Amino acid sequence: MNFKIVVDSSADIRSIPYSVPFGVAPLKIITSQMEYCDDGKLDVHSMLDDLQKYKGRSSSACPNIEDWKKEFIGFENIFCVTITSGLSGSYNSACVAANEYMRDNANANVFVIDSLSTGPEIAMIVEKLAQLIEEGNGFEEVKKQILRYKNTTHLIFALESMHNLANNGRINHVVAKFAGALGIRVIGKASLQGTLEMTDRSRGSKKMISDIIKNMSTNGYIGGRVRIHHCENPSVASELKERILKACPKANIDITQTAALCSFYAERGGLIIGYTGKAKA
Ligand code: X90
Repeated sequence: MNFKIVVDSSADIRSIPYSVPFGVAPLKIITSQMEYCDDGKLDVHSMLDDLQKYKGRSSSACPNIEDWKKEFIGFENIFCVTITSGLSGSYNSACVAANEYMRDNANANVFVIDSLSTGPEIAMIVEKLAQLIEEGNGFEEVKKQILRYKNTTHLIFALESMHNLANNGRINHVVAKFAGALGIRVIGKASLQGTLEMTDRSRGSKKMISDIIKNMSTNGYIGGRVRIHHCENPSVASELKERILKACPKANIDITQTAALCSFYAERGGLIIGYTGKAKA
């Protein structure tokens, strides 16, 4: 059976270390002067520089139906994972594309998963999908097992600025103000509805790292997979990795840079962490 895994660019990954074909539908960042397509060729560092200088409105756009369909063509068994439907139209657009593709290709199966999350949690779902497919499981079995796995993955974030989230109506301005103050980071998690839920505020990176680890253990982390995605903050990302390894020496931890979409919303300094813990439901 010919399988493919397709995500949108909020997953922050362009390739996977598995034999399963993998594709990415790009989101876009839009200003009155530029359109930045999150296609892996974009220089994210200069986009962030441009945005820092730019004083006008900026927003984002999810992949359209054709962007998704382009990634489906030629494949029969497709698993598609999108950024949370609580904050983006990406899931809806992927569902329409999936239905049209199945209508036009009688043998095709497309299963669209609403991650209710972003970045590293999507990347973890993708890794698991790739493993299940490589093990030789059939479409229905992969579907059953990935939903079970997804029930145990979690997302936590620590942000220094929430300006772009607030300006685009993804959180309210009162909450965003807390993250604006010097040295203060807002810590929160993906809620069960796939929206941002604030949990703590911390001053300084030491306190932030302790708060993240405390939150992870409250949610049942006992030393499995952790994926840390950061927006131009490699030093704090590796400090966090070391701290987790000290507590759980067998933890499987990877660090990746955020691509354009997550960089735009997490902003410079932001960290987004995916991990496995207790069952959500
Ligand atoms: O469709 C679109 O234009 C995309 C909109 C995306 C909006 C929010 C992205 C947030 C990315 C921020 C920290 C993690 C929050 C996760 C909550 C589920 C990064």
